[in-house]
Amino acid sequence: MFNYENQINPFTSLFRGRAMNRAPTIFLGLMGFVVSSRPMNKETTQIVEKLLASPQKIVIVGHKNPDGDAVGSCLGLSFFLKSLGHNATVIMPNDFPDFLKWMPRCEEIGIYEKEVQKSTEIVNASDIIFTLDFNSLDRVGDFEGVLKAASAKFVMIDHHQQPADYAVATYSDVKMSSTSEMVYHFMDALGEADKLSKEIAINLYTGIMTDTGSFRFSSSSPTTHRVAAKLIEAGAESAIINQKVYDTNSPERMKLLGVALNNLVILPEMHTAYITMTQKELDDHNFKKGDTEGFVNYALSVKGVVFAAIFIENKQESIVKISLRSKGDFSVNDFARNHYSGGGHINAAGGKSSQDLNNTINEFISILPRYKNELTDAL
Ligand SMILES: [Mn+2]
Repeated sequence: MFNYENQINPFTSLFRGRAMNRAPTIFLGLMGFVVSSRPMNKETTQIVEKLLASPQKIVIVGHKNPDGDAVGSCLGLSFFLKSLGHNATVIMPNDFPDFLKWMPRCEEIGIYEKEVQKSTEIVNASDIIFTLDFNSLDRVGDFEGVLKAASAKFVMIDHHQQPADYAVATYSDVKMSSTSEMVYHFMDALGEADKLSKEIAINLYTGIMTDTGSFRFSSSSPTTHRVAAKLIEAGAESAIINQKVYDTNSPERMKLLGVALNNLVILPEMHTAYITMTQKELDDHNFKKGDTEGFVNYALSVKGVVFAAIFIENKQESIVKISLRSKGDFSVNDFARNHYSGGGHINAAGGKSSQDLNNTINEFISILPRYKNELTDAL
């Protein structure tokens, strides 16, 4: 489909379409842009400014099974807050994948699951808890009780749908590419964009890059690219970051991808493709957490497919884990909420089924005809 929006002059495009709806972008003469004028609104900015007016003890928390955006945004924000004179500690509910273990100073991240008592003490002693890249406290697993019992004030920075209402300052924007992009806007709104260090830049760039599929998804706005440019100028080397994140496949993972592609089923009538993975297939390939990350995108890359799913058997938890992807207007967030007690974004969501793999698939196939019109009209 011809995309008019991509063809127009970038200077005009600032004043139309999504960029205009999201936040007015100011053009400052011929020599330079500001990235945007305050995508974080004035009210939220003022609350945050008050909270940060004197040195605070701050904990920054990402979601369970942290991804590149969770790790990048949390680390980036922590270095920023430290540069303002605060005490900031990142605590993740559980460990993050090996392909992110090179990120600047990621060894400083506390892992709740590994250090329950220490993490609890740090949370209990904190003044402010920033929650990043998730929309509801139940996204942190067993860490939830500790956070709920804390007396600290909460600040949310997140781009998922339907943010819960637990924070004194909620910076939520579902149109944002990533929470890492929002951390840049957060710094900018506080008038502190000049605190952008190389370490912050690398972390935020990694978060934006991983959450946008290397700037391929429609969530990558002109503003996203402007922020990325700032991060590159501050020392984030795109080619090196891409290599570190993506060129890390183990031979077992590549073989497992072969199995996944072999299991691919295409339902042309429904514009749908899905992949199944049994526990045995995972075990036979020495499965490590994160190995199936991105497999679902191969299903989505089939010509004519607008809806893709991967169903991964997890015998230990007696569930089937489900990742959903879509193109265009078909909302996998709605689909995951309606059928798999999950959710996410319009084009990327996840959930689970407590039925066995076969029944899960049979049910999936039986549900699809209800969505036939939406699937046909998605693009
Ligand atoms: Mn994210």
